[in-house]
Amino acid sequence: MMKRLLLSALLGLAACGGPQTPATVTTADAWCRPTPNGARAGACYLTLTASADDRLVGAATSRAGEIQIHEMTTDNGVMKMGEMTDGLPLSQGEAVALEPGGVHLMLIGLTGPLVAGETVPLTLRFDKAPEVVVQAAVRQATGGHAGH
Ligand SMILES: [Cu+2]
Repeated sequence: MMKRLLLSALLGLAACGGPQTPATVTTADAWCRPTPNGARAGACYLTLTASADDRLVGAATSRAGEIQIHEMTTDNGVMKMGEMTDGLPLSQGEAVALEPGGVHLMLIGLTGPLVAGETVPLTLRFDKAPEVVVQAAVRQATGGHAGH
């Protein structure tokens, strides 16, 4: 009897990293583009890595009425952006970068301009992992495409 209990405890340990482990998502390099005075919308970017297959389903901030997950696409040479209404899929262990010219968090209905040097709190919601609060630094883009 004791032996069987011990064995199942060991099996439980061995399963760590498998589907029984609570999913978590880590974030890196969270930043937002400064906005001109009077702008009603702004964009924020970061890199997400999920410990298990997951999905970014939404985000919120005290600095704007809502956040949408947007994707930039090029259609006949014209840049467009649209809301990813099903969220952003995250594959286990794969770093997914939200960056200018690609997927971004669109802050809509800003309470005020985003000023370089300050931070913006972002609450990220996932399908499985617990929500994550990250402080995004407001700064100019360091390279890559100009977004919007
Ligand atoms: Cu957008």
